Amino acid sequence: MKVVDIHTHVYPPSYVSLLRSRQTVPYIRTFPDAPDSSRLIILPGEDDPSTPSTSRGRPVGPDYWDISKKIAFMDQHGIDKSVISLANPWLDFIAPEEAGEAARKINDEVNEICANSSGRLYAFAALPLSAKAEVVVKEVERLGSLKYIRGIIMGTSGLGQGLDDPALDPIYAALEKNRQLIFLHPHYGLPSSVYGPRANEYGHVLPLALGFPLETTIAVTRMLLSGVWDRFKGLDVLIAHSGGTLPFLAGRIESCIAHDVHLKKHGKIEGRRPVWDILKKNIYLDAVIYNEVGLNAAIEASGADRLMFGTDHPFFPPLEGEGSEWLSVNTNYAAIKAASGGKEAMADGILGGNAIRVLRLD
Ligand code: 5CU
Repeated sequence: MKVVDIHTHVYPPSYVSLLRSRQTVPYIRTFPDAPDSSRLIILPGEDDPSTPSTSRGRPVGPDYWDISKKIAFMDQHGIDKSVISLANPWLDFIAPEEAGEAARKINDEVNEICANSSGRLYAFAALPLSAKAEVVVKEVERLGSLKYIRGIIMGTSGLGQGLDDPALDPIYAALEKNRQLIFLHPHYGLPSSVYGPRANEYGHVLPLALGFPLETTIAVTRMLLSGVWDRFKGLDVLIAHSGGTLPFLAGRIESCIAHDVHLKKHGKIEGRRPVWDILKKNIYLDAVIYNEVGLNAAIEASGADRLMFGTDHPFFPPLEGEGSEWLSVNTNYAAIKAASGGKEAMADGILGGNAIRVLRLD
């Protein structure tokens, strides 16, 4: 039995240099009242002047870019292989004319990191989504030449208009044709107004626990409603955080579609693929939901053979500091054990077997 972590991020050294050179989100910098601690500011609104500088973003250190730290973390937690991915906000903020070259560089750099890992690492590539669709398609087609790439990671904004944008069709077609799975990951959350006037008192809990999964759920539902999987029946998407809230809300989404007068009038109900069919044929889910209740919903919705273990490293480190075991990781291990209910083959599949099969790991 092998353990494979498919949700584990890095900011490669060149990306860290880029973040250190910036003054607007996303960036890395120190603040005058805490000059010894660099902070990573990536989420929209995270550097609001009303937030004390020491609670802006998160402290950032070598766990985010040093691959020996990733391997040490894997060894500490019994992880055999990891499929690393650039963390959010990927290349979304790069100037359009620079994005193609930036993607080539970062994907080559990540592939090289994997090549030097003695078989421990594979990767999801990043796409130059601020550039024109043809630039993105070109990079998708080039990825086949990078030995360790097993798909791409992207956020919910697509080319700027979301994932139901018809301008994405050539990119979806290229991903489908080249068998490159999409790892769909949130970044933008919800408008900060929904968190209310006391949001600053609650740290990152509301945007991370709720904003991220709801952002993902809305993005995937827009893909469903616009017929992406009716047009691209072989397009595979691995959804972060066990599908946001999709497994729990799929029934409600189906029911709202079935009762919608506007959709009926425009002939959009007949002949469409139901959410349940897509969940079982096109969607994979990570097991990063920290409890068996959410995991059971994911298993019911997509099947245990479509779930894959993840850690979200280097995010959610132990508050006790360096050296301690990661509570976030052990909570996910415990949830998989509980949801598998003693079925060893099911647990082995979620922990690694499914990733080895689906992502064609050696
Ligand atoms: O803690 C966070 O902000 C994050 C993040 O930005 N991205 C992620 O994958 N996990 C946690």
